[in-house]
Amino acid sequence: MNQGEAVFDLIRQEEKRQKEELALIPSENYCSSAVRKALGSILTDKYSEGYPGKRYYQGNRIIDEVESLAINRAKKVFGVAQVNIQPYSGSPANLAILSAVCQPGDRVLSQHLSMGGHLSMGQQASMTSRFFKAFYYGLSKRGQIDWDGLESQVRKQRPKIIFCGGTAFTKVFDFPRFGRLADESGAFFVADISHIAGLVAAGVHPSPARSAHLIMTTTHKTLRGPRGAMIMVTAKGLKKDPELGKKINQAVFPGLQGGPHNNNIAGVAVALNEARAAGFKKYAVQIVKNAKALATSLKRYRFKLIGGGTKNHLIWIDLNNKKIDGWTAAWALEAAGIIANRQTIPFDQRSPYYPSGLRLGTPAITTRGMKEPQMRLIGQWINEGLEAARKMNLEGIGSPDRERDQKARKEFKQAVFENQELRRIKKEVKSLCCQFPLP
Ligand code: DSN
Repeated sequence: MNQGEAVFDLIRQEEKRQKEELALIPSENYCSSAVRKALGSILTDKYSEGYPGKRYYQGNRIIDEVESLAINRAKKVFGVAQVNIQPYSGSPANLAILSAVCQPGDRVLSQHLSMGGHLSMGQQASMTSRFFKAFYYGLSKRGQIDWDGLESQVRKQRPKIIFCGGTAFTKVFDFPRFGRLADESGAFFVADISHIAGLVAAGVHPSPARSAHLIMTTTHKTLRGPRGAMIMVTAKGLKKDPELGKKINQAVFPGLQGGPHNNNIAGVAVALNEARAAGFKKYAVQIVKNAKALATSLKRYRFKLIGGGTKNHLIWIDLNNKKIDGWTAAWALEAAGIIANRQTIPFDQRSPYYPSGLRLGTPAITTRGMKEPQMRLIGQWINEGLEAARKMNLEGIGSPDRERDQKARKEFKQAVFENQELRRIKKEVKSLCCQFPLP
């Protein structure tokens, strides 16, 4: 093949894969063709360190307008006082927040990684834990925030920041309670709404704008924009510290980043406009309806759901009663054309790489137009797929003898794509997907 074509050939292959498979990863979505047009635009070529009206390079008259448009739209959608739209993604945005609010060594409190928290909020494997002293709270067995644990950590550690949010949570966040706790202890309350931003924008999940001092969100999950993130400063945040907006801006640039990705910012501006349109609310309502329908379907097949079900876009499965681990289940589902992701569960006895759970979400399949009848079918396929996997040779998987475990996993991964039952499901998945085109 012509080397110049190699990348485009791979893009075509990935497009085909996306068309024919079910994307059930809760943090994934399909942005609109208008967003993709902005992303692929000539704006990518411009350097513009600084902020609108105060740049370090010439030629930014139009870029200033693009960035201001994105900021103003974000302010309206989320009801906040100030917005920094430049963070490259969620992890650098959380680092910017930490460096704006804290000094090295300051204490912060966040949801533990193994209980659905996110690396970037001080978890041990993250660089953030080298500079800040992180403490954690967890979830109860029912999937709710462990408020007793959280409150006792706040009293004991007096953290500078209380974070809420992460990668797995199936309930409605009680933002006012987080806010009160922060107020009582003098902490900043930072709400990371990356997963639920689209639901918040549509009014399907309560907004943290009146409770939090800072809100961080990525832009590519339920919000359905391009990859990126924004940091929002609320009126409450400015009341606590009138310099907070300035500190955030300085932390992003020049503190951590160089030139903003202007094509991304333009894509975010387009997505924010789409989020204000009437159809977006319908979309967000359907995400939750679909997640509930999928949860109901799974429960019919005796899947154990953390929290007993879902109140948002995300379903969190404890696979222990199914006698299969998250790694094995996720590969079996991939062979069936169902893309899910493995996930630790609260009080997991297994490791994060080979955890006991699976995480599913409905944002992407809802964008394709799928509704409750399709959710029932997907639940059935997931059950059939895992039944088929359990009938395969799983001996050695999970063995304490690492060599034996790795050999068994390697053999499983080779065999799983040849399994006839999984191939049958994959064919049916493809035929369903063809009826629901990508945007
Ligand atoms: N990778 C994202 C998620 O799946 O939740 C968070 O960074």
